[in-house]
Amino acid sequence: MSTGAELHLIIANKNYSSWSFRPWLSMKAAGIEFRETVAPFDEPNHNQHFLEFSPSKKVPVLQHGDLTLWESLAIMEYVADLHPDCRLWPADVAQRGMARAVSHEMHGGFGALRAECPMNMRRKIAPMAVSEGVRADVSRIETIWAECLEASGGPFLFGEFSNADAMYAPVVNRFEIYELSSAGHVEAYARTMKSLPAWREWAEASKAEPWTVEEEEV
Ligand SMILES: N[C@@H](CCC(=O)N[C@@H](CS)C(=O)NCC(=O)O)C(=O)O
Repeated sequence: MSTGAELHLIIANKNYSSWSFRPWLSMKAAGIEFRETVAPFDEPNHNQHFLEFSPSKKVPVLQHGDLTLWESLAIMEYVADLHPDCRLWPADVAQRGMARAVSHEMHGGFGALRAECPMNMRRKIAPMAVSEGVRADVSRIETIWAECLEASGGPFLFGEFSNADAMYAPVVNRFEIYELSSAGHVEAYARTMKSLPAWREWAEASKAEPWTVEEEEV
């Protein structure tokens, strides 16, 4: 039985780990208390040390009492279930369905954007030549954000901050650092996301990290 036990989130480098950023931001923005451990990437050894705590050898991992959970979206669903008062999904059932649809599209999709344009909180803003695949991903995400923001009235995708925003947080960084979109609604949404105290805390911590992962510096 995990109820009452401490939530412990294990993540990798804040500068690079986009999947870690999502549940971390979700919990921080909602004011949910948790302990965090940063397990830095060790690419030369294929991150073998992740196996010490992660069944999938990937981060993030959430430990809660004797329960171990992996997969960012499963972690976010679990925490939302533990804290229904935090409204990590929209209250309205149709909106909740939409928020899950766009979150799952992010979780399973946008492979070109994820592969070619890694999240990098410290990267100097500079454009990069990208493939047609990335252009298509950017265009689809611009449409998702436009439709959600128009339907909700903003400033977050479903009005108030939700897990859908946490799922797209690393994309906000990618759009900015590689100058992938100049759409007005994208810039406004990025300003909203980056003004979250939780975003600023993550960004500051990433700057203080001593590690560089060459493969991620594109
Ligand atoms: N589908 C997983 C993806 C997790 C993932 O790929 N995490 C990366 C870090 S951002 C990782 O652990 N990579 C280490 C490895 O594959 O060895 C999730 O949503 O949590």
